[in-house]
Amino acid sequence: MLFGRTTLSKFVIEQTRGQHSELGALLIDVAAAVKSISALVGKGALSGFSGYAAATNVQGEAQKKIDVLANEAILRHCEWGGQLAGMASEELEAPYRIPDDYPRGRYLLVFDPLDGSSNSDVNVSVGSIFSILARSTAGEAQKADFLRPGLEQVAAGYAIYGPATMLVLTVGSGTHGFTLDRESGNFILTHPDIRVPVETREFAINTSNERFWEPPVQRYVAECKAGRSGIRGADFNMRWIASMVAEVHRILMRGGIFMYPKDHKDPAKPGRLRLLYEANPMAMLIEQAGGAASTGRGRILEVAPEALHQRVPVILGSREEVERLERYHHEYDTGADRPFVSPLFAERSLFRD
Ligand code: AFP
Repeated sequence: MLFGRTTLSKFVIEQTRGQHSELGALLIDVAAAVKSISALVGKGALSGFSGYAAATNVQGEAQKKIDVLANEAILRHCEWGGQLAGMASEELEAPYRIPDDYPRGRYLLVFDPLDGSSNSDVNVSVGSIFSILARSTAGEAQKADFLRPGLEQVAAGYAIYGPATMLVLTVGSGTHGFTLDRESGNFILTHPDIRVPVETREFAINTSNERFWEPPVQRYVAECKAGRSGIRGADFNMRWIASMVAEVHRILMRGGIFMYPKDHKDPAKPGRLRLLYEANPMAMLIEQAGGAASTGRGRILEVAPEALHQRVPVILGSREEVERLERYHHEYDTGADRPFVSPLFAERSLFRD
């Protein structure tokens, strides 16, 4: 069936008709930017943009040339439409001001233009992540307008540039996946109402950081690795792609738990991932698909942001496993996970050899 398929445009117009109709137009502009980035990423070394740019980004991390181009693609495709009061990007220290040539609207677009870009030169899937907030009035956005809990997002999504390019998004009524049909240039609804399996036996974490994790995370991962010989009584599988978009996409497709927890590797950073344009949009997508997204000690979507590029611990995926790891954090914080040793009895124990 060629013409009866639901395109992204049809879907978002139907989903946002009425109060949020401008949101539909903004999502269509984001999709246009994603198509440009897909074409660029898909060229690989033929694009002529492999390797690093001269600069480092606001995170102090080496900036890839393709990071800069992806950032430009989203700014140029989205700044002119009249839906936006401002934008914020992982690649820009301060919020992006909509040029005076263009009308302003009441939406805020916050994004990581190319997540996982350290993988781009080794041909591993990368992606773009975006979050959309709304102000009550149109006009120029101030920094405070961006510092809102993830619960206030009106839409969120990501593009994954893999063997196929997909756009996965939510406007608050479920999480839905669209696949780019390169012949027609349309995104086609291929994964309506995605659901994350409640149970899983697959975990994703960068185990090279194990010595820096907090004890509850060390406890959880040790139990997964012990498999059927340990208290979990079942073997687990492990994955680590180092592209959050690819990890989250796998979890939406087949379940799993993704962890980039708080660690003491760099005390200045409570985790690696950024709240506004990585954790919050992914948390909305996962929760809309029936999964859970936590810092280990509370819902990510309830974290009150204090800074544009703030980092946060991320534990998300199949609800049963996320809730288990939250329980381990609580037991650790309350001391319930440590064996009770009474100094009194230890000195007077009848059984001490
Ligand atoms: P880059 O965009 O710098 O490649 O970082 C990707 C990322 O933010 C996230 O997508 C990965 O899950 C995580 O970092 C990988 O971090 P490690 O390289 O420390 O495993």
